[in-house]
Amino acid sequence: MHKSGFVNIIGRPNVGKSTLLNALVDERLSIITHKPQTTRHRIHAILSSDDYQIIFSDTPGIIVDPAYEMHHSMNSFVMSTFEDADLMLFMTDTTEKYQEDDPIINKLKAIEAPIFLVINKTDILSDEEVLKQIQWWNKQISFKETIPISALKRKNTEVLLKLILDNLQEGPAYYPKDQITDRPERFFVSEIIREKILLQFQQEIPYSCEVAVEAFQEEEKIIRIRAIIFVNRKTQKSILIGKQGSAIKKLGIESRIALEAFLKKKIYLELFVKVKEGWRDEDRSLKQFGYKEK
Ligand SMILES: Nc1nc2c(ncn2[C@@H]2O[C@H](COP(=O)(O)OP(=O)(O)OP(=O)(O)O)[C@@H](O)[C@H]2O)c(=O)[nH]1
Ligand SMILES: [Mg+2]
Repeated sequence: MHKSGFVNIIGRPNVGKSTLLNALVDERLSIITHKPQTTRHRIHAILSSDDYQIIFSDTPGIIVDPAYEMHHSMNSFVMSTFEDADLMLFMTDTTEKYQEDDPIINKLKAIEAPIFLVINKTDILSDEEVLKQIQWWNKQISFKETIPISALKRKNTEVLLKLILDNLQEGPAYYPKDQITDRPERFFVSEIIREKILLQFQQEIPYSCEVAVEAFQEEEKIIRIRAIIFVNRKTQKSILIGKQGSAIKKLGIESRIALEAFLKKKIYLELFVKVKEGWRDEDRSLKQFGYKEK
């Protein structure tokens, strides 16, 4: 029997959703940083064997108080996962507190697909604390399974994968078996550069940036990439560029190293910075950057 299904990972920002996705498929597809709101899109990662295909989706963290139109789009990507889930992984971490009237709890109660409670970061909390959390959550929602894990240390992730497989139904392969994602390489290029921006710059800077890949030309020995970093304000542009271009140079080097590792080829990378005021609230920009349908 061949099994398949859509397994959607949701939860608040920073709980470790992308770390789990990467661990489950053993690829570095989703970008990960210590900062909340790292993931901005829905990303599919496909795990296949001869007798199953699981389509995982990583999603942005649910934003409780959206400040920009972009945040509303990010939340809508999360909500779309309620429509197509064969199995939902609701992820929280050991540091998070929820209120009983949190809207996400009602939303979860209403879905028909089975839900697993995945409690992450058990490596930094005592067993008693984890147990308390499990008890609290199981009073709120009836979960099919509860699995404490550490996505970072890959503790219990194999157990989780086995439980996922046990809960999938018979079904066809939706994608060719050797395909690992539905996103084009260009998407991952912009994500990798955005990850380096999140890591290198402070405060609101990374949240004001969007990366667009203008050119991706693959030659025999090298891939030539030209990317534009859009920022919200002129002052942010000068911070990104830095003194005599020192900041953008460092960003370019870090990005290139990561891109070469991801694409397994030599990369020639050109980065430019452009100001696009208010892009996070502008319909046209949100469409251009894939937050809204064209
Ligand atoms: N200690 C510990 N840290 C973890 C674990 N899993 C993830 N992290 C860290 O938590 C931070 C956030 O991880 P992400 O995977 O980016 O979290 P996310 O839920 O995808 O975050 P958003 O994309 O912002 O919604 C990173 O610094 C990870 O290294 C874990 O099991 N234990
Ligand atoms: Mg993420």
